[in-house]
Amino acid sequence: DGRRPWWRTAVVYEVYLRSFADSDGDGVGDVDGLRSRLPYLVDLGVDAVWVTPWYPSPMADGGYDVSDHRDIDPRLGTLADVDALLAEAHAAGLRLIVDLVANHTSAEHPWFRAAVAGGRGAPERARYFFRDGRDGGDRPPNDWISAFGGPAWTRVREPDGSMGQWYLHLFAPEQPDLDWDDAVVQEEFDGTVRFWLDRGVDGIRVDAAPALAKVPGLPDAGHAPGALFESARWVDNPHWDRDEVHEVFRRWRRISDGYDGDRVFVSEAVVAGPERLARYVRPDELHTSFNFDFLRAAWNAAGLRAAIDGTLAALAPVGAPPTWVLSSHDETRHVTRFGRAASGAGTMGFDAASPTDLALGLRRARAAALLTLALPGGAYLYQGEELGLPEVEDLPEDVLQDPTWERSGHTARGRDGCRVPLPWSGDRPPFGFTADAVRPWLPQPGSWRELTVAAQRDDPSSTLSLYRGALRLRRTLPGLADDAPLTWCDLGDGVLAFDRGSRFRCVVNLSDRPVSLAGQGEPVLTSAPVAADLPADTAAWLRTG
Ligand code: TEU
Repeated sequence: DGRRPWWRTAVVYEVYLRSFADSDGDGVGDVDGLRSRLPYLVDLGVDAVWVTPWYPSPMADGGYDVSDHRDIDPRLGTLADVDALLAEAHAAGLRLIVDLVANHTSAEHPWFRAAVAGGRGAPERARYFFRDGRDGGDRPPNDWISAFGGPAWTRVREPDGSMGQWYLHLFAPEQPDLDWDDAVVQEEFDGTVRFWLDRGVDGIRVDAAPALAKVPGLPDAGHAPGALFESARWVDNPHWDRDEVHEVFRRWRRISDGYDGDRVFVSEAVVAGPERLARYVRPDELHTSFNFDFLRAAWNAAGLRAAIDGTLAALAPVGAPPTWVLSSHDETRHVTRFGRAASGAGTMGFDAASPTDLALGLRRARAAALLTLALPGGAYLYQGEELGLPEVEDLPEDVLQDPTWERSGHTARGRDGCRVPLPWSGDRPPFGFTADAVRPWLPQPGSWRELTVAAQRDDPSSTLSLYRGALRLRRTLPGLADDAPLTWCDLGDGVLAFDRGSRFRCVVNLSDRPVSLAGQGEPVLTSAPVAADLPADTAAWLRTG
């Protein structure tokens, strides 16, 4: 179907820029590093790249604290570098998606600086949530907690030196929330959306989409003082996933519809289930969304099947394509998650330590890759999953940078363990990520010598070869290439098996016994060696016609 927009079936590769590739030897990945590695992404076979925020930022939250939405942080490159990146990516057939952080700015953003410096009544305070405290001002205006732990309010010192008003931050104190009822805020982001679309990007990821509208009056949410994020039933909060957020998306959609070339908005929305998610991708709103239900499902056939069916059923009526995600820069890497005795979801690094079998986790991760890439619609890969990288769980405490670590009172290690710079080549750190003798911003484990791109490239049994093979077949195999609908087959408990059209079948064995493949078709790709039976924790793609 020549008129199917590219994003309906795209495999999008998430680049966490400061950990991808460093071109200038400062130990931090950058735009030119990414540009130099575009051939790797073309060879891997992905359709698009989503780059995490590259804007000027004090880096209190890895760049999700933006002080200028229309420029590039000098440590990461320049706008000219981005233009060159875009041109080369497009010439190579890759699309590019940028990240829009609209829920908050950096505390160093000129608006917020003016809001603080101007004192009570400064017009810039109306663009944020400045409020007087309770009990004569000493207690925060309400009981909300931040996603990283601790209160969601911080008090400012007024120009006369007195302690004054409080401002709201659902994330770190360095990330004051914007008030989306404010017309200046709305117009500023209209301009920012246009700025990046004019520059030629193919899409925009909407960070923290459900956060954009706050409940009028900012009432208490029932959070215990000092409560941790995990206990806060985040998706049920009165300040999350409100009807009013959708007005913002409709506004942006009207803008993007005025551009040619199938631009896409991708929503990052952790909400209470697929029906709520479907509201973000209605025809006049955002185009697609990350699928956190799938990401949060444990290694369990019934749970994964429920996430898949729930997603398909909820999205079909609105006409949006499903997407499938296993990892991101916010989640414990899935090799580690799937290797845990209590194999469940990990979020924001709050997972309790539990015994981990990384060999088992890798085996399951490889099977999960074939599952993910055989499902209808699109998929998101997180850099390094194609190498089978595990979470780095033993980073020394003094290198941890994620605000979660401090804000949780050192009870959660945070998300640095999934953000360790990629190993490209060589037999010791920095593994080609940066110049030899330069220390990457987070240390890489020596054991990654076996997981480098160079070590895996020519090994047909490597995880990199598995991903490359799957992505090639996805473009050519009938059923996958034409995005045929999914039909389940019953191969017994603990087995996920489905057809795509009449010529392709995917079988994933999540049980603890082998499953016979007799009469199922001809295996074209398997996540581990397979004979007549499909072993436990293994997946196979089969040609059936
Ligand atoms: O994440 C925000 C977000 O919505 C989720 O983290 C959500 O709060 C949580 O998973 C609920 O279970 C984005 C970025 O991906 C993250 O890196 C930033 O720290 C955050 O926004 C703030 O900008």
